[in-house]
Amino acid sequence: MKNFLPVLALCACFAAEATAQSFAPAGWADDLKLAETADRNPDPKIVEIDLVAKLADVTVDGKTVHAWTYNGGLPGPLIKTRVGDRLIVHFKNELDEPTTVHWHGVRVPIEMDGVPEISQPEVKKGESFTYDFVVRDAGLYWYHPHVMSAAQVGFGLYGALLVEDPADGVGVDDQLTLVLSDIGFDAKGKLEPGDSGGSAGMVFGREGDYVLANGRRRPALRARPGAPQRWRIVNAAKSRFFYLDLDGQPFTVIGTDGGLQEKPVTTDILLVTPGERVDVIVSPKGKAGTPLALRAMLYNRGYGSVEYRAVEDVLTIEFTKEAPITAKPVTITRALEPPSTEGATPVDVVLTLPPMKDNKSEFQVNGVPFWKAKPYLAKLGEKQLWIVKNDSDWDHPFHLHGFFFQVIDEKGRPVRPLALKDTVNVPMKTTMRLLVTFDERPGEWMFHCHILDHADGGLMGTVLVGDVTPSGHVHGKR
Ligand SMILES: [Cu+2]
Repeated sequence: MKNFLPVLALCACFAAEATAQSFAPAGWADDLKLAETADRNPDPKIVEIDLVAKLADVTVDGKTVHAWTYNGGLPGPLIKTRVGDRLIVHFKNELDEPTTVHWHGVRVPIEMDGVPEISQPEVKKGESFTYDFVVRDAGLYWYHPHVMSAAQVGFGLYGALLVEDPADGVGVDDQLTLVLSDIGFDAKGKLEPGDSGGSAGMVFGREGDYVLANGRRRPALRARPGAPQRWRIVNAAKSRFFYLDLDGQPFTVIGTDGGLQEKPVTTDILLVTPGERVDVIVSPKGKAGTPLALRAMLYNRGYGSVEYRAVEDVLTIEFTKEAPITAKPVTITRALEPPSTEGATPVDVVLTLPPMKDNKSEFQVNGVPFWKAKPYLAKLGEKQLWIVKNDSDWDHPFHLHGFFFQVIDEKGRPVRPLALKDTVNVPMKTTMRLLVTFDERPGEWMFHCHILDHADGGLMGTVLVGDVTPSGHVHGKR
């Protein structure tokens, strides 16, 4: 099988830091520990695990919540692999409702993409399905259902998939995977229904009242002042944007959805929209006895929506009494060849929200909601420039299944630093240009807004890559 590389030629040339060293105190991240899966395959190149979707009582902020879970925990277990490994997941559905597992960002074959009626049958109550694919690209990915997505993700079905490259040369030993999300439930621990607020709830995008980091409310990390930590963050919330602030202290972004980026960028506020991942180095400074909060700040993603929200503490950092460390500047780089739009087929994608009709709202792509849409078309190996124009008054984190793209500016130049993305926020009333090369994997691939309420509200579509028959996806909710 020919192995087209995505978008451009990649070169795994990393400027390695000489040595890694742990500075964190023992048990520094115990409060944020994610469950892991037991690998039952002795082959070092194969990770073979069991994953069960089931109802389970979990504890959130001291309250018992009747959640939908993978393997009984919130979030689901962290699946750890190395780049190039084969991942085999024996999935069983013990929920009363049908579900699937979608591997967000992973370049899987279409049969493993987890979209019912398009790439696989729904996994009904009591049924099983085996996911089996090679993880080609290092980075942080995540998994979640693609059936009634907003409801099922909101109820607790999500987890992280970490694809490590032991030779990435980042050189920071103290590492943490952070799954950010939220959940809504009542005083009895009953989940907030997926359709709360009706059509307006869909348009606003439903957010749970409890902001979670690795399933916990305001967990605590411990750190030696100034010591570097590597955080790999995924926003697994169905609608909430995480606009992160560490009391103005810098985040050094070294990577995003598809692994490391061209070079580090330092920012003192970090936007992570639903579905996106970031790989950052932080070196929090502070004193013992004065914890530092990682806060989710207000972000207007539409309709002045900040008015209905509050600043939230995501986690706190408690400092040891040790002498502060001065962290070395982060120099990690990745050689990515700047992509060219030459020869790319332009594709218009216009996102709108027409006025309500019969008391109902629906989002549209090129004038139609998902259930009336015809697939886009692409040839194997074809390069396309998707011009995504957001004509609505809401931001939309735009996600393409199965392929990375690169963001291009209005003059046709790649946005620097170069980075491989599968989800990018298209702010209200703006246009983003996304350059994608469809590789050798044929299939009908989804694209949609990752505010999952918006996706369910019509903001989805598919692209037929290669000579394949469309599914005739007229059945609604994914
Ligand atoms: Cu949206």
